[in-house]
Amino acid sequence: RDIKLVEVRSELAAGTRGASMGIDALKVASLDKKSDFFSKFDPVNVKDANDYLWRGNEHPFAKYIDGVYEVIHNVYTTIKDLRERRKFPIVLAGDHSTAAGTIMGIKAAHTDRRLGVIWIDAHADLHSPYTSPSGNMHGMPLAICLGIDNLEQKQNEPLPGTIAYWEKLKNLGGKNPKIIPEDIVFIGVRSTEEPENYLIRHHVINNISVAESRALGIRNTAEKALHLLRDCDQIYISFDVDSLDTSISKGTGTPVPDGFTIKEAVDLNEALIKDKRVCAWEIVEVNPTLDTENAMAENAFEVLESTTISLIQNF
Ligand code: DIR
Ligand code: MN
Ligand code: MN
Ligand code: MN
Repeated sequence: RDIKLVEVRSELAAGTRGASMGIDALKVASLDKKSDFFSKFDPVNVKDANDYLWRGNEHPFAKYIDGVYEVIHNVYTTIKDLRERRKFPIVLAGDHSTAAGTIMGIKAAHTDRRLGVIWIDAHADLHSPYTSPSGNMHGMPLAICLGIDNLEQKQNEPLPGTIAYWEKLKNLGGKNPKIIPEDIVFIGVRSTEEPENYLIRHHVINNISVAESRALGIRNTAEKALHLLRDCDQIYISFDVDSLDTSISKGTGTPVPDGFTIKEAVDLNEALIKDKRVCAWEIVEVNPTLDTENAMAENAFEVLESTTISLIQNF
């Protein structure tokens, strides 16, 4: 495959500052590990909108949605272009909101292809401005692409200006929705709020828990996830590093206990990416300001490097 590394220094949609430095922390990790990984690729840089942080937030239930919209738009056009040129994007991003742009780009390049999503994360990222407990938009990318407001579970009263941006966001990148709930497979999701639980129940969204993965074994977990997406023509894998256990994920904004080990994450991603329908892979939410000795980035780099090697070896 013709891999293209995509760098997105997204920051606005996380609740803690520092995720935009995650990519550079991965590069430091690769140098410290004496890996030549980054010398092999000529990355594309997607323009961020991190200067919005100094203007202040005007959207309490969807913080910096004006800036987040810009970044998602930039990711969408970049990924669409790469997919049209048959490139395999490996996306390194800060906060997870930009996954919405990745999905939009993949879909827009091949509107006729059914797109499945494997979402490896402690969180379901299914909130809308109407339900978000935090207003942090890294908890919303899947709702954007599903076109789901979840008004049945409404908790918040977003401002008219916020709603206008939210509507624009759902309609970005062509027809809404980009994906349907049955074409999502969660792996390791274990920290959700009631509005998200409602959607997971109502739409019967698959979640392979950490415990189930261990019971099945990682190989079978990968097989199960891919089998659940058997009707999809193309698959996108999004790896949020908070899917990992807190013992190795202090350096991410929202660590959650009882997650995967590094070996499990490596084996899982290596196995998943061998499916020929996989057309993009993404790693997000490394925040080097939150831990010491660059530990999170070193662990995340292991997953990035081994997954990329597995992809290259397969073709
Ligand atoms: C929580 C945390 N569900 C929220 N979400 C995170 O604020 O929406 N997503 N951390 O990645
Ligand atoms: Mn996430
Ligand atoms: Mn998460
Ligand atoms: Mn969430």
